[in-house]
Amino acid sequence: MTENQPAGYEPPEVWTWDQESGGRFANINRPIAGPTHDKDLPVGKHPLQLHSLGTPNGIKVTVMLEELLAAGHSGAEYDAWYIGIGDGDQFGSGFVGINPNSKIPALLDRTTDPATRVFESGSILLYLAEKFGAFIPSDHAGRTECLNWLFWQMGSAPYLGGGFGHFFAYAPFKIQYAIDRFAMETKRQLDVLDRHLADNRFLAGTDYSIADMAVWPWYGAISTGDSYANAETFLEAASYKNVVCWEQEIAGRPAVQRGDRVNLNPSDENKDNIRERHDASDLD
Ligand SMILES: N[C@@H](CCC(=O)N[C@@H](CS)C(=O)NCC(=O)O)C(=O)O
Repeated sequence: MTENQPAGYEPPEVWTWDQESGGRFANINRPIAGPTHDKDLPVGKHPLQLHSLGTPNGIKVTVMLEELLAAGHSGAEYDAWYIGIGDGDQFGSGFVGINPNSKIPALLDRTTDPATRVFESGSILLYLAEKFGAFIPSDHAGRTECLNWLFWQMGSAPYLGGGFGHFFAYAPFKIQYAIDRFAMETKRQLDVLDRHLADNRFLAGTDYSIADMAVWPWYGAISTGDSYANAETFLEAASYKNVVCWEQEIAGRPAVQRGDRVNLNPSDENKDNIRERHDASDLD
């Protein structure tokens, strides 16, 4: 196996940022935090201001907001502003003010005084579930199981996205060691889900919850092949039959279909995508 590894690199004693790492996203990767430029965030008319992009982490939140609206929670009306991470919008001073980690999604709730900033997609889902008393079980045991899977997703998806996806799809050359390591872990995670979903309709049990909203955009998309070209074949995703059934049931929800189109540029494949959402009618 070692013959498939790039040869000749010896780490120096102290790492320095003196060369492009290559691969997709090389232009936005930096070893330092903080803003790179001054830019205030726009403010719309709704109580909730979302600054995001329609990636798996962003979709979690727009799906939750659309689910809340579909369930009759009119206080969940929101403006969704587009953050172009490839253009470095996440490093603007206004965005860093609501998320010092410079990653989408980030939410500002203007119904509180002072306004509440919420960052990390799992924290945003939990905040909204608690604010509206929805999509989280109210009993302690059920709530705990829901949070088990929510936190499972937050800890696991970096191995899928930052590990498997990065080295399978984005790295400038294929490294067998890295692809083997993260393909193995991703398949193990799919098996964890598959076994659990054999006995449970949804992750927290009988009811659809924020745990499903967090896991679906990552592990559902792997099973449909929407994440990384040919990954579904490489990982034999169709063999995780309970994951496939669960993915399809969630994909059929109208609110999921609406949330899945937000903060994305319209494309040839998805003409119905909307770059920003400022009114329910934008999605109709
Ligand atoms: N743990 C974070 C991860 C967020 C994240 O990685 N966001 C990516 C897009 S999916 C991002 O903003 N990347 C821009 C960057 O790394 O500069 C969450 O769940 O909110």
